[in-house]
Amino acid sequence: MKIARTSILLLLFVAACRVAPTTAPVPALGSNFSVIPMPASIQLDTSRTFRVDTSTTIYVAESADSATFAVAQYLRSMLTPIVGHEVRRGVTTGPMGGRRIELSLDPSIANAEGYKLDVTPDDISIVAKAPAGLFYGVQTLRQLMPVSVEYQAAVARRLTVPTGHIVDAPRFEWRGMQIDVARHFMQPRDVKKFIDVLSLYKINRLHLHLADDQGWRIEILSRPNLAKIGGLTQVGGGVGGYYTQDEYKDIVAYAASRFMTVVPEIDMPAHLNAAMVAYPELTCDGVAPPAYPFIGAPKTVLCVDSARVYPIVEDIVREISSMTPGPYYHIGGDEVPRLTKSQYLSFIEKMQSIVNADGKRMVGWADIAPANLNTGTITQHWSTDSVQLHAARGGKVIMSPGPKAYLDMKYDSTTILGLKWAGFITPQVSYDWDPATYRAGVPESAILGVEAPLWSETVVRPEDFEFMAFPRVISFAEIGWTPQALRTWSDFNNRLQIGRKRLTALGVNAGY
Ligand code: TNX
Repeated sequence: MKIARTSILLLLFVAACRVAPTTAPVPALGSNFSVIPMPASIQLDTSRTFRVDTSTTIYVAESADSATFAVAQYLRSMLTPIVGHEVRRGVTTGPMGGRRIELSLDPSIANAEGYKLDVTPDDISIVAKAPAGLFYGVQTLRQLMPVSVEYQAAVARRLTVPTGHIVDAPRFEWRGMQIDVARHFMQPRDVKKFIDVLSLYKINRLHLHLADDQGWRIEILSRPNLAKIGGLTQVGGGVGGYYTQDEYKDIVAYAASRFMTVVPEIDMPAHLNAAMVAYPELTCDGVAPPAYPFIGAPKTVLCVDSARVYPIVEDIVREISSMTPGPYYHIGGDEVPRLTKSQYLSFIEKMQSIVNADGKRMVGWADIAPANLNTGTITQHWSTDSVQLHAARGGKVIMSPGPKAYLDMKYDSTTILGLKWAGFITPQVSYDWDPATYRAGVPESAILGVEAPLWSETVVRPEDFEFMAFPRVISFAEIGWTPQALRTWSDFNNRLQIGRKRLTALGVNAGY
C-alpha cells in the first residue's frame, strides 16, 4: 500500500514536471535555442524552418580543399544518424532534390574567420573566406538547432532550423582560455573535452600553462628529468603527470581540427621550482631546492646570469617550438622575486631573441612590458602590470584582467573551490566590461583579444575545472567575438539560460 502510494505520488510529480510552464526569461531568439556568441548581424524567421531529415545531404564544391571537406564531415557526424548520406562533392546550383546544406569558400569575404549563413526551407548555405569561418558557421547552425542535436542516440529527434540570414565576423582575433595543467595535471582526454566545448563558442586559442613551481608537464627529450622528476609533483602532494611529446602533439592536432591554436607556456625565470628540482644547475648554488607541492610560490628563481642555464633553456624552447605549429611561445615572466630590475629585463630580452630565433612570436605576462620588446611580441595584461608601455610602442595586448578574467576566483562567498585575491567573479562580473575602455593607455587598436585563465591550485578533477570555467569562459567567448554595441548582460543571460541545457547535454559541470 505504501509502495503504491509512493509510486502514484512519483507519477504525479513526473506529470507535473512535464506540464510545468518554464519560468526562464523569454530569450531573444526563441525558446528552444540561443546563439552564443551573438552574431554581428542576425535576422531570423522562426515561423518558417528548414528540417534536417534523411534526405538531407551535405555538399562541398568539387574542388573543395581537405580542410573544407573536414568541416563538412564534422557537420555530418553531428547530424548522424539522421543524415546518413556521405558528404557529396559537386556543383550545387539549381534544384538538387532533397534538402541540402552547402559549405563553400568565397575569397571576397573580408574576415578570415567570418562567414555568412543563409537558411531557407529548402537549403542552408554557409559561405566563408576560409575553412575556419565555415567551422564557425557550423557552430552557429548547431546552436540554431534544438539541444537534441547534442544527443546522437535520442530517438525521434526533430532537428529544425529557423530560416534567416546571418553575416558574422569576430571583434578580436584572439579569443582564448588558459588552462593551468601545472598546479594540477589534466589528462589529454579531458583537455580534448574542453577543446570540443570551447569550440562551440568559437574560442580559438588554448593557452596551456605547462610548468610551474609545483610541476613540469611536458616531455623534453634532451632533458628527460624535467618530466620524469619535475612531473612527479603537484599541489597537495599527489603525483602530477606529464604529456609525452606524442600526447602533446595529439592535443595540438586535435585543437587544430577545431581551429584552435595551442599556445604553450613555460613560465620563467620564476615559477620554475619543479625544473630546478630536476636540474639543480638551473639554480645559482647548484643545489636542488625542495619540491614545492603547495599553493603560493617558493621564491626560487632561475640563475639568469649563469651561462650554464641557457643551453637548457634553449633546448626547452626549441623542442616545444618544433612540436607547436602555431606561431606563439609564451615565456611567462610574472611575479619574479630576488632579481634586480636590470637582471630581469635583460633576461626577458634574451628570451625574446631565443624565442624569435626558433621562429615564434613571444607572448609574456605584461610584467615584461618595461623590457625592450619588439612590436611583434604580445603582452598579456593580468594585474598591476605596466601593459600600457607595450601598447604605447605599438605592440599588441591580450586582456586577462584578474578581477574579470580569472576563472579560479570564487563566484561568491559560498563557492568552495577557488581563490579570492582578485575578488568574487559572478558570470555578470565576467561579462559586463569592455576591454577597450578597461585600462588607460590600452585602446581597442592595441588589443589582440581576450583570454580567461584557469589557474588550478584549488581545482583537481576535470569536473572541478569545468565548475570554475563554465559559464564564465562563455562570457569571454562573447566579449571576444560580438561587437560591443550588441552586448548587454540581460540579453546574454537570457541566452545563457538556454545555453545551459546544451552544456548539460555535453556533460559539462557548470558551477553557477
Ligand atoms: C597569479 S597570473 C599568478 C598565478 C597564480 C594565480 C592564482 C599570474 C601571471 N600569476 O601563478 O596561479 O595568480 O590566481
